[in-house]
Amino acid sequence: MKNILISGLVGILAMQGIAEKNGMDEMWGESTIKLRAENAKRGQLFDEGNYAMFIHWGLYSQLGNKVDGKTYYGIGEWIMNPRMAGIPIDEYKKLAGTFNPEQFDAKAIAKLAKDAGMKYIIITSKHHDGFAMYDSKANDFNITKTTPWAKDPMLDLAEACRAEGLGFGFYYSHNQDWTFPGGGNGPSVDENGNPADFDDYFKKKCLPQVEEITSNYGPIEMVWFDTPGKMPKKYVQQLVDVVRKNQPDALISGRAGHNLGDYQSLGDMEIPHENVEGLWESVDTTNDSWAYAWYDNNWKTPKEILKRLIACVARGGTYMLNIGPDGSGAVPERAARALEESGAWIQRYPQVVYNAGASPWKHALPWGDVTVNENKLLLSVFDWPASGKLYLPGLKTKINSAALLVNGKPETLKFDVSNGWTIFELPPRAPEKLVSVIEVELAGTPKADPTFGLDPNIGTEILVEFADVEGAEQSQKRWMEKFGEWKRIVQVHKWKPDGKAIFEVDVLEAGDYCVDLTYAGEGRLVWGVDVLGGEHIQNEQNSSHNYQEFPIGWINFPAPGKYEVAVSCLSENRESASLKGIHLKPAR
Ligand code: JFZ
Repeated sequence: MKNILISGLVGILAMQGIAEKNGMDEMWGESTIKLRAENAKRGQLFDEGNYAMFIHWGLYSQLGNKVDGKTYYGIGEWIMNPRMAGIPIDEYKKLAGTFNPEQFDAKAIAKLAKDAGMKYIIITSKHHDGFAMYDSKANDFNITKTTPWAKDPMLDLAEACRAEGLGFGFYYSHNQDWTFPGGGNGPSVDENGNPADFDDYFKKKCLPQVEEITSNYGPIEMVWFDTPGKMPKKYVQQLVDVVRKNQPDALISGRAGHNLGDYQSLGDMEIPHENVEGLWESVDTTNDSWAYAWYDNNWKTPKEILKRLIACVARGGTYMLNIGPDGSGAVPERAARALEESGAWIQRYPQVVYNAGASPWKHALPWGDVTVNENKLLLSVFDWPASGKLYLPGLKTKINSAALLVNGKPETLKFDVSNGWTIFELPPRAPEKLVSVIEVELAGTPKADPTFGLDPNIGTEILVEFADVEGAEQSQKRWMEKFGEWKRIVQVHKWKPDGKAIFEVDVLEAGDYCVDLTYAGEGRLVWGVDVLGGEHIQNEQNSSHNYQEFPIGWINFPAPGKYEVAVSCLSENRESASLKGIHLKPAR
């Protein structure tokens, strides 16, 4: 990530990082040990560590999405909201009376994060429900005043993080407060029926609580503000000032609002497909909900976790992955195991993640992804080729040597260069069960042509966000899968009769390729696909409101080289047609 820093301050920090690294031996293990909270400069764990633990934990965790015997599907921390169970404030507050998380083990959670390869932990100090999960003097609706447990788990967790060499920080819902009069989406009158406005909430609760979380838990890594909504700038500025005063080394999340944060927070559960410049973060969760939900066993496997983490680093960002302990304080077993297993992989290949920067291809490759560390390319191979050949298109920098890492030891790989493609010879079996890694040492700064190469083994899928569009509209489409579970794609829609989405491809092996299109729509649709200056094919296929892949036919690329492929929606219900991507596979 250090090669794309925009902020001057963090740029200087990154340079210090390089200076430190030059002074020590080549051991990656050493460099990981160096990246510890007590030595870290402002933003260093974020910028170089690239991986953090997020924790959503609160009164809502006790319900686990079941209220009066009924299960509500969606993000658990929103359970009291009218769009979920709609629990009245007085009823919700009663949950504190039974909150007794005897299983909460701060040391075990810090150890889990450490074993997972994460560099710091961010936990909900107060979510939208307004309940403080720490000992708040500013407001009594908190864990020490109202629960039988009556302890402050944040003191233990802050301490446990420090003992593990991890950073620690708080999520704080600064705008939304659903239980305090005047809070965002909260009651508009106080207990006596007098009107309350945002200013009341801000002065009486929000500002003093942010003062508390930035004063009482030692040095913290970050304050993760969220959902600023229409909160006026003057309030956000006051919070930022408090964080700066009390925690000059803490980062402030992009969701503070009004661009007053230190970095960009992308949409939830979103990993960008194309490199993003600057400092940014993706937040994601080990299953579907942030907070514990009893039914939610849709866990990401260790391999999926690694794919998403590596994709984030390869796009130039940092990844924060959430767990939702239940009402007893226990971390769901399957989440913990998946984190440990992916973490054990990261301990074997720390150079893929820590201090690693973005891929010069600017997008994922068909078989995996690429991160950069100093003069090395790290090829993370998610799908091991059965052909014994791995194809890397468009590398512009000379290779000094290439090695496959087998049990931590580099084994030299043979490779050939043809038409600008590098072709590595691989053993038939992947050395790693999860993700195998090839280290490619380059003679200079990594440069690559980002044109999508058609992989001779498995072909290549290209999303429309990489297409040039004429006579149609390219726009983002966003929807909720379950409540609060945001999904987004880029689509090409509103097709005019001559509308086209044009994809540039680089062909190594001439011949026929099967064309599949992924789209949504109504009824049957007729699609045309053209190799510009070459063959035209067209076909009719069905459609559905969900995006699905449909085969269109075979198309020929007569010789190796670059081509433009144009997709158009020719007839039937063109208004409904929404194209997501094209998939070109060798017809063998
Ligand atoms: C927010 C919260 O409302 C939610 O409960 C959770 O804490 C999550 C991490 O953050 O939800 C959001 C905020 C921003 C987007 C989506 C959900 N977004 O920008 O797409």
